[in-house]
Amino acid sequence: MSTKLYALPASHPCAAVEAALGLKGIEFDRVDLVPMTQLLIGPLRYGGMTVPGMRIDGEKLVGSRTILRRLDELRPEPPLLPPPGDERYAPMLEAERWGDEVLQGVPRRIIDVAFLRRPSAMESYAGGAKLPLPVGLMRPALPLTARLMAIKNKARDDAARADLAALPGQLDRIDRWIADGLLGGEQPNAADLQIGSTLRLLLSIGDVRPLIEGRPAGKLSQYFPPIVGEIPPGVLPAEWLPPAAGA
Ligand SMILES: N[C@@H](CCC(=O)N[C@@H](CS)C(=O)NCC(=O)O)C(=O)O
Repeated sequence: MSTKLYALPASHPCAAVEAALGLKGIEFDRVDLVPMTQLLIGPLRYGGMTVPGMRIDGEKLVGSRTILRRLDELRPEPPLLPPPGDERYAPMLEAERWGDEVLQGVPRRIIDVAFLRRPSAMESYAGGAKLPLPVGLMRPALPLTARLMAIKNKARDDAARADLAALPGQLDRIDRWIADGLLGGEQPNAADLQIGSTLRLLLSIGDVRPLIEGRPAGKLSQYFPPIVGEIPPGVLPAEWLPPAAGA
């Protein structure tokens, strides 16, 4: 099976797919795209304009959930979902959907707004990627790239503020799923991968880290290798930040 994962540096849904490939022992090549080039390259290579995209023996796939479903079909062990008759099947699919459609956008908007304030922080996230261009050559384009990403993701100050205000309630929800045994098992399921990859990215934002550390939700990031990249504390205005739990 020839498998190619098309990704962007530090992309959390790409990390979810990469972890699933690792769990299933599927060998693959990761192709890191320069941010924004996915709009041109994606349709040709994997049939979409966002990452993760994938080609498996010529079959084109796009979207983290679509890819995870296909990987379960192609390599059933270990399964990422319980069997359809299992009582955990529907809640797990719902947690995965929420992780994709609701939580996934949260770090995107916060990080885009932080990049507008500190474009140099973008470079740190490229550290682990094999990009086709040296990061030094891309440096002059970082402020414009940050602006384009923010427009694409509708990341404005008011949106990032609203995301930060909603985050403690979202973390409570994840903590409850962990307490119920739906998330956080020894071996990650599809919802763990979707939600855990987002938490790992959120933990890379210095100002957000204290909101997550010490909560059960924080341990979902442990299914992944440590992230490369950081927004240093102090980039986001202090008045935007809700108090940490127990503070
Ligand atoms: N929710 C989808 C969308 C993924 C998505 O939006 N990925 C971002 C990177 S994390 C992306 O491709 N951004 C570039 C763009 O929207 O042009 C998934 O899980 O596959």
